[in-house]
Amino acid sequence: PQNEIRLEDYRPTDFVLLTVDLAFDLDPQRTIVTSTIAMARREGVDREAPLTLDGDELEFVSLKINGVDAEPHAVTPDRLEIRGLPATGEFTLEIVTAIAPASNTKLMGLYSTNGVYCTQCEAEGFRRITYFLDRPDALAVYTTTIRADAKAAPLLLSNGNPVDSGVLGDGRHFVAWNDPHPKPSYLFALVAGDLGVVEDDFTTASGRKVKLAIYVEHGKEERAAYAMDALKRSMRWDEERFGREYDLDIFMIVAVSDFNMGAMENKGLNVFNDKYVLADPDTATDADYANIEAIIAHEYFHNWTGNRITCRDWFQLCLKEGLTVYRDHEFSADMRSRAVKRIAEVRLLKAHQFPEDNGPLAHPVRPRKYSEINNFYTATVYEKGSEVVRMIETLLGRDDFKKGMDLYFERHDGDAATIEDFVACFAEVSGKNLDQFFLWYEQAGTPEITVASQYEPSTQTLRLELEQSIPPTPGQSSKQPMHIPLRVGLFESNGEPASPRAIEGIEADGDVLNLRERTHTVRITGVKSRPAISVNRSFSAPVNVRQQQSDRELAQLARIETDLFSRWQALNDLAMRHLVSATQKAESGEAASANRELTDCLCAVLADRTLEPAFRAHAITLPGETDIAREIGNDINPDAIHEAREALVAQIASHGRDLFEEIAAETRPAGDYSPDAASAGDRALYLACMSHLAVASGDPSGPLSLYRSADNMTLLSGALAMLAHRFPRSPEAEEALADFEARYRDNPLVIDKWLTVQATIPGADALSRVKTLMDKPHFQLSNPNRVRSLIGTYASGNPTGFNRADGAGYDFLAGIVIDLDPLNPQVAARLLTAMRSWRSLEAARREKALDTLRKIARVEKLSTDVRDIVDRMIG
Ligand code: HT7
Ligand code: ZN
Repeated sequence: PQNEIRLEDYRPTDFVLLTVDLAFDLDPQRTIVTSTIAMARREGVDREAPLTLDGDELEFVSLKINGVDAEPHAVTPDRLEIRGLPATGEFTLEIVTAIAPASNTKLMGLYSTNGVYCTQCEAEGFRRITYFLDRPDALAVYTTTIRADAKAAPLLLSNGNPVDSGVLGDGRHFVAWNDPHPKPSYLFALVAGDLGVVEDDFTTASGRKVKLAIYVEHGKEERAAYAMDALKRSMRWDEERFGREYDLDIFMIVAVSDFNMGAMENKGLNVFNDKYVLADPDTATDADYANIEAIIAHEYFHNWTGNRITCRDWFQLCLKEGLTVYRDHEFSADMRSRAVKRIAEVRLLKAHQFPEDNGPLAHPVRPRKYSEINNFYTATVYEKGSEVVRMIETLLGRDDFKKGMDLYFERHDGDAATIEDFVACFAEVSGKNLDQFFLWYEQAGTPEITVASQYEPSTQTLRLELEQSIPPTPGQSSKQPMHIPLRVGLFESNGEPASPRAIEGIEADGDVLNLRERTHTVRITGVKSRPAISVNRSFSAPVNVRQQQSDRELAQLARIETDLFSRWQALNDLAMRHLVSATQKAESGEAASANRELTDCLCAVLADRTLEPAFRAHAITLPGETDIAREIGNDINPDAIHEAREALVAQIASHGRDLFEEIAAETRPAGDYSPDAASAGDRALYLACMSHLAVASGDPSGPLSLYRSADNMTLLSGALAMLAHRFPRSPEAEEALADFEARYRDNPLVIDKWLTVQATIPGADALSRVKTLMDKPHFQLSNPNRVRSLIGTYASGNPTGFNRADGAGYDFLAGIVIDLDPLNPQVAARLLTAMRSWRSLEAARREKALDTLRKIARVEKLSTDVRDIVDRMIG
């Protein structure tokens, strides 16, 4: 592939940065950027070596060296080469460029959105502002002066602390900012415009008062209250759990409506997709509140894991992302229910990361090569990266893990570090050898562990045969055995946890078995009766487990496991097994048979008032259609899966009807809305019951009256989804959809929910519905939130609608990707990854998908983003 960057080619820069002074004369059509960089040749570097700076679509205006006009040796929009620089000592460069924020549709670099100037520099956006050493190991102290029209942009923000401001001629004004913490260019930020603000403060553990400010569009200030609360809780939590204090006088968050991803952790000035800041009961669901809390925390936590300690190069992306996801997961677990949080995390990991790891886009948590770094902000780097950190904690125990983190913060503060640096801290504090464990960063693919067991009553001995295998992935045909920490629990026939006398044949640490070989024969003595075996408790390792278990054994675990996560896992496995066999039946035209074991088991959990409602809501939600497809693995027929799942849902709904009525009555929301986890859990359970009741009755009037009486967005959108998905085209569904559109037409974030609900109505009709919605004024191809809500959810959240047998869904997506690519390649490439599991489809759909991918590949002028994805997908 073109321009492949390889980890082994990493070299430090020839020149080191000292300070960077930026001056922006803001104008939507022609902003002038003056960058004054103090730098020096690195010791030992060739005295003649030229300086090559990165650029991207830049207009070069002028260059000075030590204040004197100079000519570059070579200059293009993408590159500036300077020769003849001083052999020793410090020198300054002054580089002037011109850029056009108003026509920057890629939303990388400096762009304007709704009249607000804003930047996005990670990963390689700074080079769209000025020529620079735009790489994460080039750290410098920045001073930024922003000059702009005082009316259009009363607010001028950048990183660090404000140091100067004043009035200029022509109605313009300026503000200067200084960020004392050396940082790489990807953490630079500028925001300018006319925004409302919510202010607060936070006193750090050492008694420093920090000003907090969240900027939103005027009139939306009240909707930032929850984000502010989440920010203060995040700041306190990081002090208490990791001993990390905030380090500037001010911390700012800006919410913008055009943003390529969720949010960005720029030093002292986080920029957010407004979807992850704005919330009130009338416009945000419980899931929105939980996401806001998690993302506010995630970006704030980056201040230490990412900013104070950054990455040496982009191959080390998981150093900041995997670790920060781990930290935000822990935060949410402490704020909410740990078990429910873990279930939600694992559901997400299996839905997004497992398919990635099992398809043409599979890559190690730390990749060794890339041709477009934007395509490596993946579930593997983020979510699997977090699981790898969690495994380190499992291996070391909480105390040594904390010591390792302390050492990491102390030793690498101010560094651009590597994964090796990180892992070395844990090896050092614990005395454990983590060499084999390091393979988790290097080998792609989800390990599979097969478990066979044999119990000998005469000797009260359980024999476990454990075997690990890791499937081949692109560029890695054979794999070495990994160090896998596998939590295993045994439950005797009386339901009590077993207390074994000895465990032989493997290194065991409490309930953690350390798998290191391809196979282990484990002898566990002192087990008084044939036990139920619970493997991978709490999801101690991101692996697939294959274990021969009867329905009875799974049902037993679902009743007696003391680890709540594993209770859910047992139920889920039991349901999955029936869903897979029902799919096989659907494929051969047979009706799915009723399954009492499963329905009784689900009803028992539903009826168990000692279990928290959020857990019960998860427990009675069957695996989704894409989960079932993943389990089946190949020759997928999405229509058969849909039919099978619907049949099982109907069985459960009719079998448990009275119980659903009872629990719905118990959990029916009353009183004022509160976003706390317990209230959200009640609502989740209530909605799950109402949905089953709608199925059991086949009558849309229940969801319609729920829709009409709902006084918050969680219930309203839940009822809307029930109507649209269960009773499409019914007058009741049409009434609710029309009402929702009329009520929220002026609120794009809520209209996104309306788009998503319709894009995910199952069945072949979905395509024409999506096309019609694209013509509505609400939809704009230039806005990533709209594109994701309509096209993204259609392609990745509607298996029957998208995977139409005639291939029209694939061709439609290809058309959008090709149209969007010149405007916003990052979003276009991400949309296309919806097809990453195309090889698992049945033959006819597989062929259609391949035809579509080839059609995209034949387009001559593709961005590097889309080219990279399509090439890897075709393989
Ligand atoms: N570190 C950030 C990742 C990011 C990004 C955000 C917005 C637009 C483009 C981006 N490229 C990379 C977000 C995070 O993980 O915290
Ligand atoms: Zn992050």
